[in-house]
Amino acid sequence: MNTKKLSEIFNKFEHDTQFVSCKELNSGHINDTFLITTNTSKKFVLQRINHLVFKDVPGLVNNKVLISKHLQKKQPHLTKNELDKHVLCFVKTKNTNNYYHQLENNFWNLMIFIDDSVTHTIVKDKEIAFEAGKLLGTFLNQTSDFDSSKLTIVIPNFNNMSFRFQQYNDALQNATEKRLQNAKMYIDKIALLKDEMHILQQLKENGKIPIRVTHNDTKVSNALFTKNNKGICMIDTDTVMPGIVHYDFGDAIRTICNTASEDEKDLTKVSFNTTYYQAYKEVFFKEIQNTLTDLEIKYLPLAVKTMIFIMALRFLTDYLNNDVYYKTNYLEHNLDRAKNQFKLLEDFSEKISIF
Ligand code: GN1
Ligand code: MG
Repeated sequence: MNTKKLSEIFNKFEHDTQFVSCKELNSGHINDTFLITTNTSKKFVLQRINHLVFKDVPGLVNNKVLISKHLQKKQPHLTKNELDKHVLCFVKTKNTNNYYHQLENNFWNLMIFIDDSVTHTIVKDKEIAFEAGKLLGTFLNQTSDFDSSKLTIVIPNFNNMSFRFQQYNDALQNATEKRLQNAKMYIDKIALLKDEMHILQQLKENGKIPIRVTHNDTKVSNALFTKNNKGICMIDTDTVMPGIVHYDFGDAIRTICNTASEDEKDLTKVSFNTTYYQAYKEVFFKEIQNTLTDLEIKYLPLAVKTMIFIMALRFLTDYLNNDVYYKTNYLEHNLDRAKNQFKLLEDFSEKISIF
């Protein structure tokens, strides 16, 4: 995407600045994200939403805006300027839409960039684990009074284990002999874990676990920090949907406690950090305990195992499908990501008892 085009798209939005430059942020596996610098101190994040993954982009953007407004209301003491620095704030288009619909199914949305902030793909400091737990706890606590049925289901069955198994089984049918061979060891592991990995879904379907607003992509790189390691807010609310607390807790721990990044190929670097786990858990509970039932609490450790597993399964499925979903940089990228998650799962299981 060339600079001129991006500047034209940026100018479809209502802002009182002039485009100066842009830089692609290689932050996600799905959407395209650009940092826009302007003639003022204000910067913006312009994002093209992948409509092949997200079929209902207007619904998705509406979710993000609703949740952002709800979170803003929780901080009535902040001025508009201060809010821009503490909560994700979206910018409308000149004709007051929350997104700009370009030709050929290209949908764009614009956010105010929170300056002087950093993200992490690996946690190297206990304070970051602690602050991340506080951020997610606060996010879930502050959205616990939002009626989740008002949210669009942006990706149906997103964390539904049976659905992910169905996709995996279809992939097994269609995969090439070579890819099947490379995945063989993991295919056996998946079969062994199948029943245990459906427990949370059964509890959810039997109404034993309450449905609430969930973020659904709580990996540590979706938390924003100051340069002094203080949490600012959760970002990337594309997948905010009704869900169970276990999705968010498990997915966060999956990355916070991995001593390597999700893309690390050297498996000797991948292990589960129990110190970060304790730090995260403690503050997370403190923020949200009033809204959790005993049963929800009991199943939080299983949530970690389940979410590591579901990511391993999804990466392996995409590998078997010849990499049609996640952005990849080399041939075996998805297989390496799956291996990384299986190693983490193994180490987690050795260190943490789930009941
Ligand atoms: C995807 O695109 P990104 O990086 O925000 C994925 C998440 C995975 C994550 C793994 C819509 O998120 O579910 O946890 O990759 N999002 C979607 O890094 O599938
Ligand atoms: Mg995401």
